[in-house]
Amino acid sequence: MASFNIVMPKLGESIQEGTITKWFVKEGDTIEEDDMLFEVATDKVDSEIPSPVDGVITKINYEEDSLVAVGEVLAVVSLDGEVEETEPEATDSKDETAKTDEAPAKAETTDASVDDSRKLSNRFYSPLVKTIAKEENVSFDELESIEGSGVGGRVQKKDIMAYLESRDSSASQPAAKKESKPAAPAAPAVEKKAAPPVSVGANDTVVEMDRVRKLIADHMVMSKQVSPHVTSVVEADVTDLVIWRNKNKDAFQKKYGDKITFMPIFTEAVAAALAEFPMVNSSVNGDQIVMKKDVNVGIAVAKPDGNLIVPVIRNAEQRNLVGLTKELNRLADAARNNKLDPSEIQGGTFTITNFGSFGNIIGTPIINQPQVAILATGIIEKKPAVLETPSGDVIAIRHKMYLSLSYDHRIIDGALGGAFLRRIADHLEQFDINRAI
Ligand code: CO6
Repeated sequence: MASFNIVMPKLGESIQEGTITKWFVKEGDTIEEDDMLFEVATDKVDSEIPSPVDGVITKINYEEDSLVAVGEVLAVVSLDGEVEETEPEATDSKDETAKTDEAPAKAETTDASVDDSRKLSNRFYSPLVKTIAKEENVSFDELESIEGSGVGGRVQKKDIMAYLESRDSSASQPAAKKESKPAAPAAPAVEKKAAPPVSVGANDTVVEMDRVRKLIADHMVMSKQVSPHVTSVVEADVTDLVIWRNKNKDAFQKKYGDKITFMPIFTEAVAAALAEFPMVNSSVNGDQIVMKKDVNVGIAVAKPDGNLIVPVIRNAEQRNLVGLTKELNRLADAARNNKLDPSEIQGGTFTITNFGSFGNIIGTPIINQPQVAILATGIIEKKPAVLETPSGDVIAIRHKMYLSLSYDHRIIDGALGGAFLRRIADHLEQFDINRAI
């Protein structure tokens, strides 16, 4: 029987696993190429995965809600329609490359001891578990002793993380082992502190958080734990850009087919300031600062389900206002309709969150790790302002807004953060009211 292995796809550069949230097919189903097979969720994005082949599903190895490493065999498709009676363990299918058209992705670990252990052991360890074991100096014997909660007793990420937590808190652990630990992984696990107990009364309603909400919650806690946040605020007089936008928005839409709001103008000012202040366009990696060459600006988009996602405008500093407007509208639309590609939410080097559309004026946003700063834009409002003129001070009605910048105080001091923020405000204030569209 010619068969084809459906493997967990690689959903992005840094993604090593995904959760199968829904199967659209079951064993015995006949499928055609491009039929949707399953929905997979990662901590970045949800995707629906189509079939690359025609055939009959003969085996599904993982149930819904299973967390599966990239490259693992999720299902087997018979290409000639024959259904063979098989009783493979989930773990064995990975080695059945001889009779399949496509081999699952190879584990990329270089840890010889753990790799060798696989031959000696009846257990299979995913690439992710092996990488963690290697980074944390988990010996073969230790790994073998971990009780797995996955299919067929497979050790999952949560099992090894729980083991590490108990091992690290054990006083019997020799100190030397801890010192030899490599630098912290890029996405540190969030240590959940015990929260005070909550009493639930008869009139209260309890709502379960959905998966994305839990991920957002974890990311927020992690960000606050990783970097000490400070927030600076400036006020900007954006009268000229408001007059320009109001005057040109209809003509802009007619000419380019896209509506222009204030967001692309904010993004243009931010990208220019980031190019001038490269330290703000960086990440912290242990004791090193990684200055990013590209200016990739993430935009926080509120989704209809109440969650938030941050698609990224790549190389924002190289785009003109038309390009920024089109990309922003495209990404915001894709975000609201769950159509973002995983690559479109990766690689951001700075984030903007616009709460002005909710009528908010000032806020203290949380940094989108591993970035080091985030800008919040408040509502643009008409205000009385004192203007200095050659004939003396006058009070005039001006369009004003507050800009709030939260930044990582490990590497950005108030002087740098404040100067960077002021530069964004200067770019907005100096917007050319006669700019051609
Ligand atoms: N001032 C005045 N008017 C505004 C502003 C501000 N800051 N922002 C938007 N608007 C106007 C905008 O120009 C539109 O007006 P018209 O063009 O005249 O129709 C209108 O409000 C609606 O704009 P829209 O939101 O549709 O489009 P925009 O391009 O401005 O924003 C977006 C795109 C994707 C950012 C937005 O749709 C969105 O999702 N915003 C929510 C972002 C969010 O939830 N962030 C988290 C906030 S919580 O950060 C936070 C600190 C903590 C509390």
